[in-house]
Amino acid sequence: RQVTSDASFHSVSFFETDHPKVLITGGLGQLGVGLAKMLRKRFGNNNVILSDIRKPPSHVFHSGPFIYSDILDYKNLREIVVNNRITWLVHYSALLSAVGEANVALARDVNITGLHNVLDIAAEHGLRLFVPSTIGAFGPTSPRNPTPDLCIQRPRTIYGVSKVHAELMGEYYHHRYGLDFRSLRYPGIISADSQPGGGTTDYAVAIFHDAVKTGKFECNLKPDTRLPMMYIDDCLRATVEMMEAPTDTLSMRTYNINAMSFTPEELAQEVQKQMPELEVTYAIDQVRQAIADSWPMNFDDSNARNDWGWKHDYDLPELVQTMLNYIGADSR
Ligand code: AKB
Repeated sequence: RQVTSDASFHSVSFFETDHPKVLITGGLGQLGVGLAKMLRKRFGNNNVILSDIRKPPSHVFHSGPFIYSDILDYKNLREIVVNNRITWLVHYSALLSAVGEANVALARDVNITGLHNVLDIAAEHGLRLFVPSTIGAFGPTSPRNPTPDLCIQRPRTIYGVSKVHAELMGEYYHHRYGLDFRSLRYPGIISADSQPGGGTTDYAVAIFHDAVKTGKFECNLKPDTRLPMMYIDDCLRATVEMMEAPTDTLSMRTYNINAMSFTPEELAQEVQKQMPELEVTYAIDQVRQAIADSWPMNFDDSNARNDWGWKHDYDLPELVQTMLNYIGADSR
């Protein structure tokens, strides 16, 4: 496959409506449904298409357009983009850090080959492309406290390697072909009504569900493991803000974003302020612990704050209150 010349990228803008037409890949993961909801409010229900290779639950299917799309099938993806006149692509398909280590070949296919398909289609059809990166794009030789945007990136997971590759390829396509590539390095994302799958930061979601359901939580990271974290509403708002940021405000194409940093012990103590009966024990998962020990402890997101005005709303106390209200109300 060849990427066509620069001039053709911009020809589609002629036919564009006021609103972007958005496709979200990997839409049934932790973030897709929430992002679709936010974008549909803004741009209209029919202008945001969720896609995945899995069958959607009925509330998702009935809430707006959903389509089957396999990012490893180049022709299928291209057909969807052409037939629906997509102008923005949010590429959420990926295997996360811990599950990637358990299945390196699949992670390489999804996270690297899939990305190549998306990059080529986005470049060919003049799309604005968002690909999330992560704190996992840093490694043991990166400065960890805090970690700035530009520093050594030598991750030791296939997930991290694939995300550094995505950052570099996106930026390369931007400079080489004019692709409007945008990326944010997400910290661990905490959400109530959607589950993460196979990440290192998943404990920070699981604690709330287990606390409400059983009053007990077994944590798979050591009590003093500090990692950057963010509530999902902040993450989705940051994504929309980054996608809408005027080009001239972006001094870079990949930004760190952050809200807070905490350890399992600090999170447990904050939850125990509301639920003093919660019992927390520790059974360390060596794979996840080694990954967490190589990741940033604090994330420097000052460039995002200065360039396009990033500002988080949720710190630890608000996060805990919101999660417990949500999950507690749901379980009643
Ligand atoms: C993971 O833990 O793998 C993800 C991430 C921080 O990118 N949640």
